[in-house]
Amino acid sequence: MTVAFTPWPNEFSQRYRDKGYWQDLPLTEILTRHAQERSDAIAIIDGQRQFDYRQFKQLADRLAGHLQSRGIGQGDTALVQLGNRAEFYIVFFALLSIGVVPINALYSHRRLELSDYAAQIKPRLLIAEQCHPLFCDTAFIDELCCTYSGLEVLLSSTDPQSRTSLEALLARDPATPLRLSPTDAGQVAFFQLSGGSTGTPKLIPRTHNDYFYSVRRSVQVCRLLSKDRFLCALPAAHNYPLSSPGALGFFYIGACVVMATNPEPYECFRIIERHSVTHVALVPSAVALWIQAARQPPQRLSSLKLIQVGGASFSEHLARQVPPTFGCRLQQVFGMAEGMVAYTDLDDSDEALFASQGRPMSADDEVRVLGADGQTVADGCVGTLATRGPYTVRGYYLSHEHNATVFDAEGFYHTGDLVRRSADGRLNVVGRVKDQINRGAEKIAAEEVERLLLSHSLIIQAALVAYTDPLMGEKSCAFLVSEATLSLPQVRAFLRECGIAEYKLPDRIEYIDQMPLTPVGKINKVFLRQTFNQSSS
Ligand code: OOB
Repeated sequence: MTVAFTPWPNEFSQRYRDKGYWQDLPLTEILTRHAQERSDAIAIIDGQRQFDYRQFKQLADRLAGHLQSRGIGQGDTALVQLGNRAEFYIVFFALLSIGVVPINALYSHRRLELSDYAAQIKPRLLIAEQCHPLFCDTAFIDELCCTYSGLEVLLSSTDPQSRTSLEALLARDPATPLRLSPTDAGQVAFFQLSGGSTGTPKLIPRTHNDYFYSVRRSVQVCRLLSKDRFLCALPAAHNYPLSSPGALGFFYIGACVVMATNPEPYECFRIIERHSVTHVALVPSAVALWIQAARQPPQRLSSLKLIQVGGASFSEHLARQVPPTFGCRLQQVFGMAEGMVAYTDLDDSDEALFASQGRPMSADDEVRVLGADGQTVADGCVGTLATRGPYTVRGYYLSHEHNATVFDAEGFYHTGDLVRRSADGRLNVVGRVKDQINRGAEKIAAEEVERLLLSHSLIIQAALVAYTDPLMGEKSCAFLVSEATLSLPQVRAFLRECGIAEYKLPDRIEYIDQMPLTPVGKINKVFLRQTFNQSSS
């Protein structure tokens, strides 16, 4: 049994194979290719622990073997929530090597997100950390076990004697030898998470072929070397630090990935210095903090060669400060978990580097910039971005209706981003039309939060909109029409109680007597955003 996804039409898959983009190799090849030559090279540094490629593969194989002996394998899905630690990658490769298709939830996700993912994939396996608030007692696990019969649970840091201990399985060889059986390379390897703009988060099925190509191409564009070292300080599960070129790119060339729990500058600076880190992927809000912190000597960051910045709008003013502050190059990255990733080139002129988000990385990334009438606009004019290509998916998981609204008949994914394209193909992201808030690169689907707000007995209408924030880029304001005035802490406590991630809680609330409406009778969010940003500036 395989996991469903919307396939590329034959003429496209044929072309992508002919051009060598799709090589019909499983993603696990990223690790197995180092089994001989680079097996002594350090693959992961995580605090005091380090793993060479041999140990890394051995641990992934051990875990895979144990899971196989519990009857878990091809056709099964897994819900995984692990923080930034070596086990994240060990688990990832272990699952892929036996054909189990995981969703890697972000560590910041809570009950509502995880329940929703589980409802979509009906997992056979749950792997999580006992120190996470959701798993410090058994309530949520019990709930999941009741709903998904036969669910196997592995928890990190439980009593090593317990059957559910991840560490216990990693510590000993399984009784039976492992039979490697990844899913076919043309099939789904794992799910990425969509930032989303709808009430329920959408899952993005990524195949081995498409994802592997995006990793290899990213490695080329970024000209990685096996002696490079990548600091993974953003959430490891996110598409950007995973594959652009991210940890998988560094593993692919046999280089080293150094873990940080988060992008807090002082701790990251210590790690960079201690482990001679050369590359780091950041979001704009983190760069702003890094620039402030770097002004206070002594910081020895001379090993840094490249700081990548992406995930949200990055001001030209801040971009210009990166090379002189850190003595290294800057690369802008504009990407999406659905696929397409654009990079500025390492040799770009200052103008291209500071004022654009680069060019889509593949010659076969097809891009259309569309006006309100659906027609392509001239170069230099603003329009919405639609794209298709060898690593951009053709549909969300089991979302027939929604797919019909964001993927067109020709298979282009309509990103909801407003961009300007220059004659030489560079993209500049200037805004968005999708109903999403980009809070320091963490994406909030307005509708998801609004639905929860409306479940409060006193709230009559709710609209979540972005307002400008100097550090985060955007924060969220909930406009409410309500029978009584609830305080911001009360609203946040209510939403927390609903079980959503902290970053989705509104930063502000505003009460209004009635919602402004558009001519077709929808809440006029453009008006709300404008009036709010004007009145608070
Ligand atoms: C990355 O992926 P997602 O899926 O979390 O978010 C995608 C959305 C884009 O559609 C766009 O709205 C925004 O995030 N975005 C940017 C941006 N990079 C992403 N907006 C402005 N400037 C940028 N440089 O965020 C992602 C995935 C892979 C690589 C990099 C980022």
